Amino acid sequence: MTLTAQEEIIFQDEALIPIWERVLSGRRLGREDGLAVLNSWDLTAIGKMADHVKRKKSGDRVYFVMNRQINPTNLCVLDCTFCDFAAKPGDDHAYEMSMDEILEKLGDELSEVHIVGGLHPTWKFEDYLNIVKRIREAFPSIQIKAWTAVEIDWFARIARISIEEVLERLREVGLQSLPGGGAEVFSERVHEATFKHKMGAERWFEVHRIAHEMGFPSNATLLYGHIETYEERVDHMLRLRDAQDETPGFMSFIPLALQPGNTGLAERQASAIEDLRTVACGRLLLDNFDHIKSYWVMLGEETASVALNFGASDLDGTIGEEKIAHYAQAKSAIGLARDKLVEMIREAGKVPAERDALYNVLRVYD
Ligand code: V47
Repeated sequence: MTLTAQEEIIFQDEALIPIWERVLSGRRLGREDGLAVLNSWDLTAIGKMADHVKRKKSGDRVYFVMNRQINPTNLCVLDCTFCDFAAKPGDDHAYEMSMDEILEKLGDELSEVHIVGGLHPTWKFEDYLNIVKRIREAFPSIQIKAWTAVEIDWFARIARISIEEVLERLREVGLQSLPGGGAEVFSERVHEATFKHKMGAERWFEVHRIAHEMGFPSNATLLYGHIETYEERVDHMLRLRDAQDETPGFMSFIPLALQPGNTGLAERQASAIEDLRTVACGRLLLDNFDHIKSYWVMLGEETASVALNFGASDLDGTIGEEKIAHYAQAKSAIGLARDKLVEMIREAGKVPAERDALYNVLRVYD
């Protein structure tokens, strides 16, 4: 194969060469390719390959959104090992936000509100519905991305209705898309060891499939950097790729680096090298996902910025107050200003594009 100057990469790790050949000829990568990327120390080559694929999808642009994350309560009936955020009634850090507190956090400058919380032991489905309804009434221009598949499944159980009915009722009050949380790692071994009381992979996929069929776009996450193996990471990505082939609707893939906090699952957070390989692996394997998100809250601002040259095309957003990672002692800032996100993207040599929750472009900073 004759390569143009643009396509030439000097490989230190020869195991990557067949992957590059497959990328250039437009062939789909497989499990072994994903593993070769995660096992490789040839970061320069990995970055160039992933950036090439990213450029084919979104050119020089990197997206961000003016958003706010709302975590209405951390009271949760579950006991997932990786979660320092959840609380039981009576715990010092347990909280419930009032509707006024929720609405105070929002403003018309925002394009997206991302809502996710705990499975509250006594709240009814109507309480969760009401949060969406009141936000929609107070801020009609903010798009609402709310409740993970885990919460949607919980609503169906407490209200004794189907997933379809839950989503229809949420749509009536203003829901527009679903976040990608709750996927964790699809491996049954990891499920059993770290979140066995929470829904497993089958149900997570079922909720997203139904949501996509009903016209709700969604995201998909992977929680890595704990007890999962590289094989389990790659298999997770491949299952997402299959699901996207069958029922398209995923907008972005978001690798979430575990914040070890007091979880006891890892001594320290995954290294920057590990983060970059995982982002790049996602970009290379998930050929049917438009975006890979570099979630600065968990990666830290520096690594998140570097990841923009390793296949990531989205920084998420301004966020405001984030609790899930920060209860687990994340070192990242509490929120970032629009100017800071623009600067991070420009510093990575990319063109900032402000978007809404559904990836409609609102402004390009070129
Ligand atoms: O599902 C919990 C994870 C997720 C920890 O869709 C932890 O745009 C790291 O899903 N360390 C919630 N992660 C966050 C989430 C998300 C974030 C950003 C954007 C989007 C989107 C979705 O956070 C949970 C769980 O996988 N999580 N505890 C922890 N200690």
